[in-house]
Amino acid sequence: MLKFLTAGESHGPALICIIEGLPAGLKIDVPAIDAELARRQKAPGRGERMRIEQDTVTVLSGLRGGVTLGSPLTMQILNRDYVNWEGSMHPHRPSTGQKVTCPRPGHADYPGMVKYGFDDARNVLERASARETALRTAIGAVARQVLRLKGVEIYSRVSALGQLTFDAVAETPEAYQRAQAHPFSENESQSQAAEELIASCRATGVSVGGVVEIAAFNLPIGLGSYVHADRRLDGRIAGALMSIPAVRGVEIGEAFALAQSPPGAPADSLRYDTERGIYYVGNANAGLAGGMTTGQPLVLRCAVKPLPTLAPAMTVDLATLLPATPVRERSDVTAVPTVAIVAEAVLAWALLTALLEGPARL
Ligand code: EPS
Repeated sequence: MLKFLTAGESHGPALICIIEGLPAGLKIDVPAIDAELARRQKAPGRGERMRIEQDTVTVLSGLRGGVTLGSPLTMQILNRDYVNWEGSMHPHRPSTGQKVTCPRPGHADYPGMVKYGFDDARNVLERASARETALRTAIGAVARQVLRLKGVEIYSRVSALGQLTFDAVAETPEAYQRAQAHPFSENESQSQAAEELIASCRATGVSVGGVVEIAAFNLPIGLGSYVHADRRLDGRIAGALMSIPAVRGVEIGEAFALAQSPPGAPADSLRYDTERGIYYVGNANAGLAGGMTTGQPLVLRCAVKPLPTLAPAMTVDLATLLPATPVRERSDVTAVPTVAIVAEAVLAWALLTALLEGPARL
């Protein structure tokens, strides 16, 4: 079975992941993994940290001559910022850093401290940090290379940033490819409005949320299954996307509009002709029905919250029990464009996992 583990603190020496269950004999293009990391790193709205890092993977096992061995594939990304945090984050020397006792509401800080019995929120926030999504991007970049062998392509775009909504995109690879060439929209005035919104958030020290859309094309029919709850691909994909920090909702296609459509609204149809065989007309189900892919474009949306570090809020200093302002950790202005890229990777992994489950009949 395909699985992965990630490890690493945001300001620790390195991030590491192990992928288990990749078949032997797959050609892996390591620079293409680095290209996905660069996309993640350079997305609009990033903070100071991304100027320090130059995320690239070093493959430590599982690959020989660029070809998978069937053994665990290990990848490492060094944290260049570690040199600035060594006193506080050294794995075995006593920490010289100050304890973080003013947890940020809306982050893992407080529930994490209570759960693990810590008096220092740094023990929580270092691992809860969205820095971990660098690894998920690398893992997804591997998955995506395998999916490409089957013709599957995955794209994403930002469909809303705060109160700005960007023009819809047709459900074709070409339309998404064009959309992806622009950070927000092909429409210049919409794109400019988005850039200005980010600049003004940066200037005033606040954060903005938004919606990202992910689309996958050329999927075979029947990935996932209806036979058990945990094999339903819609649940697996939604769960995977929900595990990206700052994602608070996942929509399959236009699920909320579908739910509120008038009684008797038309749904997808199946048709037949000699040239195309059996085919669908419409894609109200957005490529997923009965927990399986239908072979149509798979379209998903994620609601991304504004980053709570930058939100005006109050907390309690857990050392004194007095009212306090939350610790001001460095932060991105918005995670929305970054989440789009991470979500592509996370979707690639969920699809590859389903693909490698193999045929349902011999
Ligand atoms: C991130 C690295 C982090 C943050 C960001 C994502 O680095 P630092 O904490 O040193 O600035 O920039 O994480 C968050 C905003 C968060 O809330 O977790 C990265 O590599 O993506």
